[in-house]
Amino acid sequence: MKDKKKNISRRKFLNLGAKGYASAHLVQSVPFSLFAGVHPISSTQETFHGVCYHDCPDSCSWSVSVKDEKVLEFKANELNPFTGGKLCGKMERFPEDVTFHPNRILTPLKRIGKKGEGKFERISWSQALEEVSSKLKVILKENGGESVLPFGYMGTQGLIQKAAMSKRFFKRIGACNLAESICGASAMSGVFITNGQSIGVLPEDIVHSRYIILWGTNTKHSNVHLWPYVMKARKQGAKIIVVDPFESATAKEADWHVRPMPGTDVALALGMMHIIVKEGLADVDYIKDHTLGFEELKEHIQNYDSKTVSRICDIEEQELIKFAKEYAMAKPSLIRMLIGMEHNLNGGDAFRAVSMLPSITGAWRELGGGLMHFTFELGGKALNFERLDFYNTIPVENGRTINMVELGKVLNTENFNPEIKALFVFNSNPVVTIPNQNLIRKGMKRDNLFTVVLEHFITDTAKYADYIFPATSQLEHWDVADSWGQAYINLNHPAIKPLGESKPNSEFFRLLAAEMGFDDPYFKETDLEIAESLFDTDHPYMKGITFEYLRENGWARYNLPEPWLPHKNGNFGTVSGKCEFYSAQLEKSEKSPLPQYKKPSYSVEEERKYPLKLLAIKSTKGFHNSSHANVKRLIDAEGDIELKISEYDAKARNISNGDKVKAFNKNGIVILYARIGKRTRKGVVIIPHGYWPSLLEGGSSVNALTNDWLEEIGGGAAFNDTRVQIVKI
Ligand SMILES: Nc1nc2c(c(=O)[nH]1)N[C@H]1C(S)=C(S)[C@@H](COP(=O)(O)OP(=O)(O)OC[C@H]3O[C@@H](n4cnc5c(=O)[nH]c(N)nc54)[C@H](O)[C@@H]3O)O[C@H]1N2
Ligand SMILES: Nc1nc2c(c(=O)[nH]1)N[C@H]1C(S)=C(S)[C@@H](COP(=O)(O)OP(=O)(O)OC[C@H]3O[C@@H](n4cnc5c(=O)[nH]c(N)nc54)[C@H](O)[C@@H]3O)O[C@H]1N2
Ligand code: SF4
Ligand SMILES: [Mo]
Repeated sequence: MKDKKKNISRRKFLNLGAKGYASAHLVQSVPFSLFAGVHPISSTQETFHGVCYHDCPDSCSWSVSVKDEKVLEFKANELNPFTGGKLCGKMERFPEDVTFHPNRILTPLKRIGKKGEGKFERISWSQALEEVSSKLKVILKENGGESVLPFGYMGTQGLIQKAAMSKRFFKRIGACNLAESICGASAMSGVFITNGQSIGVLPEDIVHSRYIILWGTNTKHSNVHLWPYVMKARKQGAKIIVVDPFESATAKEADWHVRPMPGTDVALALGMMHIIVKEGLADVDYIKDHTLGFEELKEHIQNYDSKTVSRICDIEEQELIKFAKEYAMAKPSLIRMLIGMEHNLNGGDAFRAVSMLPSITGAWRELGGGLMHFTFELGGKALNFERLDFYNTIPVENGRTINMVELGKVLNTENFNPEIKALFVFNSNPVVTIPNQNLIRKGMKRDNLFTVVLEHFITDTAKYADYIFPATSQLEHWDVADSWGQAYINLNHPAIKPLGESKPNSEFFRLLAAEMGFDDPYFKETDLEIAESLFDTDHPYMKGITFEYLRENGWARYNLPEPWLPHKNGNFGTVSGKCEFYSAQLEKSEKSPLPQYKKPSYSVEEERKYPLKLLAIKSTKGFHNSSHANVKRLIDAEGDIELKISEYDAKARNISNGDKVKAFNKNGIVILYARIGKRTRKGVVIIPHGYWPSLLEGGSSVNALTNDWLEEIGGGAAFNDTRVQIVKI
């Protein structure tokens, strides 16, 4: 049995980021010389099974019927009980919106205009590879591997196309490591410090719950296939509470919407503990048997009495008391979190503190009680991750690690030693998705930076490339996808041949390795071989689930013990085996051993000039981060880009509904239209993330405003600790 997780120390796990899994699947990718001979070209109608590639907790199974390389039907695989209903709105027309979109890049391109201008000419694969490898050889010789930055993220979360081959390639040349901390790193670190693991209650078991707190997660948009289970629980008597400063689509449907100020959840959770303990509602036996550091915590929460917390969170004291008592008394009670509240300086501590609540109340004792978070550890244990990227067997020293959140700084810091000379971007659109957009654009304009982008479209990032290579879409390549939000594994079978001259990411790195003269055997593996090898495991979760089974059926649920009660009897993944209220590990690294609320420190001048707090969230329905934000039908459905602002703040600025306004701070300017209403609180404005800057008036999107500050426990992006001013224009 190959249990990769067992080989990862907890410390290392915490350093990994990207919801762990991209990493827990500790990316050993495999090279392949591809689908040649693998893709069946048939003139009879055939149906292939596949899986959505998006960085989404749902990982929907789909089926594609094709004939003569034409897609006749594309739909959810109805047999999968979790995702079978339908695909979400943004994906239901995926073949037209992405694979066959007229703007898709189908040949390699070489820049002929200025960086950022978007002018390219066609070039052959062989010439482009030759030119890229020659340049890379010079850079490696003159500046060393650490001058090369691979910037690949979760544009596809399929294990093979995400990083199987690229990891091998960049390890081989000793390039920088990328800390993939833009999403989930702070959330995961917080939960891990408390519970030693992220996996808790399984999604289907939410139906057993009678008190469901959707804490900083917009289930109706971001986790759509969980929503029917939430509704079923409600039918069976569950009360649904949403904790979110914004009135999200999910909050609109809640029985109770608790609206703390952004970034104050850690205080809210500690305040709840204070009330629960004071009122004698804590489960003393559970605390005694399965937790560590309760005495220290008990003293600490004296600082979080209901008056203080009510002031920090700006919610009524009586509301706070009612919430804490109801939560403690309801059985079974469940807290669902994903990512939402991690994007601020208190994010890691918020996840730590909220994760403690089920141990304070003993909620873990019952089915449907506890905490529901990521599920990536299931795949991390079940699949043979050793085989994915050969990472640990490539005998080259790792380069330095660069936090992806700091891309702007990294590209612009003088005397950054060695300076980044080559940037490879794939599965990501950092100009849109990483904070401090203008600094990133400035860095990407540098004449002495060599940039290669693998993409489907000429995105706002690809515009800065020296070379763009055309990537295949999920209909055209093999992949295997586990999930961070449910308990299924899927195989993605290619349904059509790659369009034009497009090639999978893995093939690009295989070919570049060959061009560089690398003849290591791990660059010779095909995608199909990599896919098959992931199933070379005898882990009990995989009983009966083979590559052949998935080729026939597409999906399978891991064979998990039932009932799934991970912490009924403790069994936490921490070193102590207990839920750790007090973290000796953090104390050692000179961080607070108990979670605490810290007020972000802005200068007096900054507070005066930029009085409003910005929430830069993914509130659009049709975009997936920046993906699909170039698709006309989805842009039209979203309408104009809107600033959500309270009546109070609009009136103070003489702003009326629909007015064109400018949001600005020291980082940049965004132009958009005001929508006044009750969906946001006084003092907080909301600008949606995802829009391509080049498609907006003014040429900037919300990350032109956001700060690139790092949350301190997991190194995630504190996007929402950003202040702005708004004026009518
Ligand atoms: N439609 C759609 N679905 C998606 C995505 C997408 O772009 N579009 N992206 C996918 C990805 S990459 C991810 S990571 C997941 C994320 O899924 P979720 O974790 O659900 O994350 P978000 O939508 O970022 O945020 C959820 C809510 O958190 C709230 N929030 C923000 N700050 C705070 C805070 O300080 N405290 C509290 N309590 N709430 C806060 C926001 O107002 C928002 O309504 O969604 C995935 N699904
Ligand atoms: N302000 C603000 N910023 C945010 C967030 C927020 O809530 N607010 N959310 C953050 C979060 S949670 C996340 S996860 C990040 C996501 O940030 P990114 O990882 O940059 O995600 P996308 O914007 O979806 O860009 C993915 C790109 O990968 C490309 N792609 C898809 N499949 C393939 C493939 O097979 N090969 C190649 N080569 N390319 C492919 C797509 O065309 C797309 O351009 O954004 C973060 N940024
Ligand atoms: S984006 Fe998420 S919900 Fe939509 S089809 Fe893909 S996996 Fe399913
Ligand atoms: Mo994300």
